[in-house]
Amino acid sequence: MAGCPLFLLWFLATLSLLSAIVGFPSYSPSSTSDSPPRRRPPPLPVLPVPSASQLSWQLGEMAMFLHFGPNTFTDSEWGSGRVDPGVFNPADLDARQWTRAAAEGGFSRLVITAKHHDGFCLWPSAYTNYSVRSSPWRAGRGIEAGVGMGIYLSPWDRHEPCYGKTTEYNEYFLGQMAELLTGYGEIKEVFLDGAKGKDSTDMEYFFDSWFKVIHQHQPRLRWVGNEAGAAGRTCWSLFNQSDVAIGHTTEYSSEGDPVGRDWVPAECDVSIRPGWFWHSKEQPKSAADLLEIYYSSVGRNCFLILNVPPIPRFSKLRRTIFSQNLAQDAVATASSTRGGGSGGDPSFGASCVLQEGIFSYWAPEEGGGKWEILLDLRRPVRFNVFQVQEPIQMGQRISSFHVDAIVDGAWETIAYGTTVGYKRLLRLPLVESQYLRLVIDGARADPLVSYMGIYLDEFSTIHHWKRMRMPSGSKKSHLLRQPASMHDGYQVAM
Ligand code: FUL
Repeated sequence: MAGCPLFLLWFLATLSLLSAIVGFPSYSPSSTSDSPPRRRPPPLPVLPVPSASQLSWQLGEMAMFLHFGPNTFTDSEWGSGRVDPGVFNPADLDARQWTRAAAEGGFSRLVITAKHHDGFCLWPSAYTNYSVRSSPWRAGRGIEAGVGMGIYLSPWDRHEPCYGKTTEYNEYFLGQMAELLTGYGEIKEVFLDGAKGKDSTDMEYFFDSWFKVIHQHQPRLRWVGNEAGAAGRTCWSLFNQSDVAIGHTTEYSSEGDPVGRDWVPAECDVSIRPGWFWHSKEQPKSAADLLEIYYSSVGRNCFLILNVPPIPRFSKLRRTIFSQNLAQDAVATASSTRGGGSGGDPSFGASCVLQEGIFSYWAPEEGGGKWEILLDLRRPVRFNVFQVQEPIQMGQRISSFHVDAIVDGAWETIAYGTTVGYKRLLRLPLVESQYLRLVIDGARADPLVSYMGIYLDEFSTIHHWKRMRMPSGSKKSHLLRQPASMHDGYQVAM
C-alpha cells in the first residue's frame, strides 16, 4: 500500500464496510482473462437420463389435441357407434390451416382422434368399413410439415363387433395401430385412454404388447392422472415403470419418484372447452385460464396436450410475457464453478444460465456444499415470474430450492420450489430488485442449471395466496422476513 493516497484507503475501507452491512453480492467473477484455466470435461450424468426421443419430445413442450369425428356433427361426446358414416362430411376442412395454427401457437405437434370411442376411423382402415371410406368426404388435404403428428386411438370401440372377444379384438386394435404407425409418416405421439362406459362389454386389453409396439415408434412417458392440465408441484421425470400397472394412476404418476430407476417424463391433457368435441353452446376457456394451465403443466416439468385450437390470445399472452428475459443483461456469478482455479472453467460459468436452451449450463465445483447463483441485474427490475431449467440430458437433480432478492436493502426469500426438471415456472408477488439469488437447498448430485429468467406477467389473476413457509427438508439458513410488496406476507401457491 506504499504511496496509496489516504482518501483512497478511506474509500476502500468504506466500501468494504458498506458491503458487509448491506450484504451486497460478493462472489468472485466466474472467469479471469489473463490465464484461462484448462478445459474440464463435463461432470458425469446422474442416471437415469432421457433417450434422444424423450429429450426432443420434452423440448416440444406442448401439443394441440384435436377431437374430431362424427361427434363433431352430432353434438355428442361419446358417440354410440351406430351413427351413419355419412354424417362425417367436413367439406371445408383445411388441415393445413390447423397445422399453421398449431405452429403459430407454439405447439410442436398435433394429436388427432384417429378413432374415438364410437369406433369411426378417420383413416381408411383395411379392417373395418366404419371409416372415412364410407363417408362422402374425399377431399382430405395433407398435413404441412413443421408440426409433428400424433394419434389418439381409443381402445373402447362401440362399433366393432369383435369388441369383447379377447384375441380377436386385441389383434384388430394392434392391426389398426400398425396401419397408423407405418402408413402415415412419422407418428410422434400415441395417446390411449382407458375410458369406457359402465355398461360396456368387459374385456382384457393386451397393454403390454400394445405398448411394446408403440414404444418402437415413440418415447416412453406417463400420464399424470388428471384431465385438468396440472402436474404435481413436485414433478420428477424419474419413475419406476414396473411399480405401476398400466391404466392405474395415483399420486405417484403425478409426482414421479426421486429415486426412480427409469426416465419416464410426465404429460397431462386438458380441453379448452368443457367437452372434448366441439359444441356450439360451450364457451372456450379464457386466455388467462390457459395461462394458468401453462404455469401448472409446462411450468412444472410436464408436457401439455391442449385440446382444440387455442384462441390466439393465449399464444400472444405467452409471447408477451416470455419473449424477453428481464435478466438477460445481468452479471451472473456463482458460489463456485467447475474447473477450480480462480473463477473455474468458463464453459461451466454462471453466465451460461443466461443463454437460452438446456445445452449450456452452470456447474459448481465438485463436492461443495453451497450452490448459489447470483444475478446482478445492473438496475432495479420489476418482475413476478421466475423461470429455472436443468440440463435434463445430464439427469434431473434438484429437489429443493429457493429464490432470494434484495428488497429494501436486505435479502428476502421470495419463492420456494421443489423439483425443476426441464422447466419450472414460479409466480411471485411483484418484486422490484437489482439482485437475485438462486439457492439450491437439495439435489441428488451436484446440481446443474441451464437457464434462469425473470419476467413480468401482467395478465394472470393470482387466485390462491398461501402463508410463506419453508418446505420440510430445506436448510433453514435464511432469515425469513416478508418484503413490503408481498401482500401481507402471503405468497402465491405454486
Ligand atoms: C377421455 C375420453 O372419454 C374423452 O372423450 C376424451 O377423449 C379424453 C381425452 O379422454 O377419457
